Order: sequence, then C-alpha cells, then structure tokens
Amino acid sequence: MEIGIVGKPNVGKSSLLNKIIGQERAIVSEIPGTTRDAVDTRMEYEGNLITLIDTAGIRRRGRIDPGVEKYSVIRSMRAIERADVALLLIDATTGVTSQDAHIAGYILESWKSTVVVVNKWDAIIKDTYTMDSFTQHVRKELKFLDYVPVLFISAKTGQRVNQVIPISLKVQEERLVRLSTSQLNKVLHQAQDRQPPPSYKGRQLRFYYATQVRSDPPTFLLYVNDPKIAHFSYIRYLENRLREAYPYIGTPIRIVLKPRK
Ligand SMILES: Nc1nc2c(ncn2[C@@H]2O[C@H](COP(=O)(O)OP(=O)(O)OP(=O)(O)O)[C@@H](O)[C@H]2O)c(=O)[nH]1
Ligand SMILES: [Mg+2]
Repeated sequence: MEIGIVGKPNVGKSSLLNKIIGQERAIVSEIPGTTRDAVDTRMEYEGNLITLIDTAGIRRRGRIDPGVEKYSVIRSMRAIERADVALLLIDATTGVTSQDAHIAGYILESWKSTVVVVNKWDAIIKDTYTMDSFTQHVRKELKFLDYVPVLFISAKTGQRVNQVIPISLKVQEERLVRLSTSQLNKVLHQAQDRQPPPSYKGRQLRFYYATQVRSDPPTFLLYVNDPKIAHFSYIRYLENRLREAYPYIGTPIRIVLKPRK
C-alpha cells in the first residue's frame, strides 16, 4: 500500500518519515521519486509492503514568498493522488490552519483515506485536557473528516510514532471491507423507517434497494424513485447509519443514487 505524508511546509513530514524508518526494524529501500516532488521509501512491516511518499520540501531563502504556500499544496495533491491513505500532518504549535483545511479538502475530493497526525506534540504546554480540546478543535476545523482517527505524536522525540503505520494499515483494511447486500439493505431500510426522507417540492424520495458496487473506496449504489429529490443532508444521515453498522474508520463512503428502471 501507499501512504502519503502530506501537510504544509515545515510541519515535520521528513522528520516523521525518518523516525518511522529509524524505529521500525523494517527493510527499507529508497527509490527515486517518480517526480522531483516526492521521495518514495519502501518498507516492509509485518508482512505488508508499504511505500511512504514524502512530499518534497521547498528550498527557500529567508522568508517564505507568497507562491510557496500554493505550490506546496500542489505538491501535496500529487502525493495524495498516488496514496491509498494520506497522513495529514498538523502542527500542534499553530493548530489547524486554512492551508491544512485546503489539503484536507483535496484528500476528500480524491476519495482517499486519512489519518490526522498532530505533530510537534512535545513543543506545547499540556495538561490532561489538552488532547481532548485539540481533538475538538480538529473536528471543528475539519468538519467533514469526522470519521478520521487523530493521532498525537512527536517526530522529534518519537512519541507514539510507532502507532502511525499500524493505524494506517487498519484504515486501509477498513477501506477494503465489503458489506453483504442483505446487511446493507437491512441497515438502510431501518434508517428509512426511523427517519423517512423529507419531501421536496411535494414529492418524497423513495428508496428501493442498495448494493455495494466496489470497495477502495466503499461505494454504494442506491436505487431510488428520483435522485433529483434527494437532499444532501439525508444522504449524510444514511452515511452515518452505515457507519454505525460498519465504521470504515478513516475512509470516505461514496453513495451514488440511481433511478430505478
Ligand atoms: N519540536 C519539534 N520539532 C519538530 C518536530 N518534527 C519536526 N520538527 C522540526 O520542524 C522543522 C521542519 O521539519 P521537517 O521534517 O523538515 O518538515 P517538513 O514538513 O519535511 O518540511 P518541508 O519538507 O520543508 O515541507 C525542523 O526544524 C524539525 O526539527 C517535532 O515533533 N517536534
Ligand atoms: Mg521535508
């Protein structure tokens, strides 16, 4: 599997990569990136072949010029496109910034899985509540990633770095899970009974049956009377009910509506 390490400049991407390689007694080989933007590192972890993609840093002299931020997002995008799971690094000392949200948006658009990794956890003053309140901050700023695990690490001291690969593998495993058609329909019909779709322009959405047409990412086809009268919030509601049946940790769920012939 491919794990992309993405995030704004200076967040600690290369430090994390180096720490992972240094900590895991893994077979590691560095292969030149397919573009100059990325450095690929291959490793084996408990029988899994993993490629870590580090978004290359940008050479800069002195202060950051205005083009750098935008360009680093483009570099992250390329790493995301090649990845199954993206590690979105957040700097604990700055909190979630608009640039982080921008990269998160791109991960979502690409239907890739995510682990939010809050780095530089050593560098802030903490008490027993800090992790909870930082998690809430992440949930608030990255609203649409509410199914994503959040990990607090220090690439400098190595704190919890050993959890990064296991969590990524877990997320990838969930990404490939298929629900049976009967299980899927049971969940969706129960959801519909519990909360029927709201009517739109005097018409009500009717849902007939569903199938999972693919995994990677999990994609569900729902046959309905008319896709045009489905409301976004109702699709979100169905997605949440599906996640109660199976959490799909870190992975986006795709729901596609089709008119029943
Ligand atoms: N205190 C602290 N500093 C860190 C940590 N991780 C990285 N740093 C420091 O942050 C700076 C940037 O680290 P890099 O690993 O080069 O960051 P990067 O994301 O690869 O940066 P670019 O490749 O330029 O985008 C360095 O000075 C690191 O020593 C951490 O966990 N704690
Ligand atoms: Mg770097």
